[in-house]
Amino acid sequence: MNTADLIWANGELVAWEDAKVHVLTHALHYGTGVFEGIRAYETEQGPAIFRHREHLERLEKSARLYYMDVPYSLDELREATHELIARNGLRSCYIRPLVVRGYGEMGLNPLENPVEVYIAAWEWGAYLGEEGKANGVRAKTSSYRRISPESLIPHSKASGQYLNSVLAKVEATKAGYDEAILLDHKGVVCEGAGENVFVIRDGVITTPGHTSSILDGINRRSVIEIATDLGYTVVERELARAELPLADEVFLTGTAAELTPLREIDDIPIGDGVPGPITREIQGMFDDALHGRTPQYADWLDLVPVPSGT
Ligand code: PPE
Repeated sequence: MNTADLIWANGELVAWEDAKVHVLTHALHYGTGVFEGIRAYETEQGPAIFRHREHLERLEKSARLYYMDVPYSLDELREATHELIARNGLRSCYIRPLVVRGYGEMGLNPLENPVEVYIAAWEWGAYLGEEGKANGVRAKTSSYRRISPESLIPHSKASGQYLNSVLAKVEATKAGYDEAILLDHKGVVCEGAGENVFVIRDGVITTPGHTSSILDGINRRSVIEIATDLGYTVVERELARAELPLADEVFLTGTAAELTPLREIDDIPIGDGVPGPITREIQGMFDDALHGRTPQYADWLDLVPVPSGT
């Protein structure tokens, strides 16, 4: 992976290679951490973080659902991230805030363990490949079901919960696909291993709603707003598995993946097997929003103040 010079660790900037934790860190054993994935893009006014506040708010919510109080305010985390990007001299990057139960007691009750906060940032290219973003990716319906609220908390972006995504991703890639699509315990479509999913049929855009076991993606929300502004009808409802292969177009959204078209599901081409016109239109508008080229969505960007003299 690409590295950077510095990492923010519990209030201090430390060298990348010195950002270490104890082997008895609670989260290493039991997955008791929550995280975010955020991107900053190069704009004419410098690096700008896409929907920074929404990501930090979700981080706090994810933590709250696992009984953790983040020991820094949202503004403190925001400024820490600004400093981290500026001091690393990054023009565009992926940002990974991580809140974990640290070293203290062993055993399943983490409530006495310290809550530690780390923020890393590095350059990260297209998650499903540049070629995938341009021409679409191939997905496999996972044999693993998406975690359900009966056992975990789909709406929390919690570290341990990602074992579900890891299994689905490994299964799909070993079978030669780019990504996995997970159904829930009832057999309805939830999302990709690390992306939300949208289906287009007869000009109507459909995506699973909040009561499906999805992560409430920030790019999902952004794309719903963009599509609605473009005049499309966006419906949030349960999606049957067969609606993916029968769709005219399907695309995935996520911070890492941005907007990536799906061109095949379970070896069945979607539509003409190439990204469709509505996907292309929304992808173009979304890309403009990410890079600060759309005044209409300018307030989605949090500009990183560049220290004077640099
Ligand atoms: N669902 C899941 C399970 C998920 O992990 C993500 C983000 C999304 C939906 C989309 O959420 P949002 O980024 O807010 O639009 N996945 C993150 C982690 C990827 C990784 O491999 O790590 C990401 O895209 O940053």
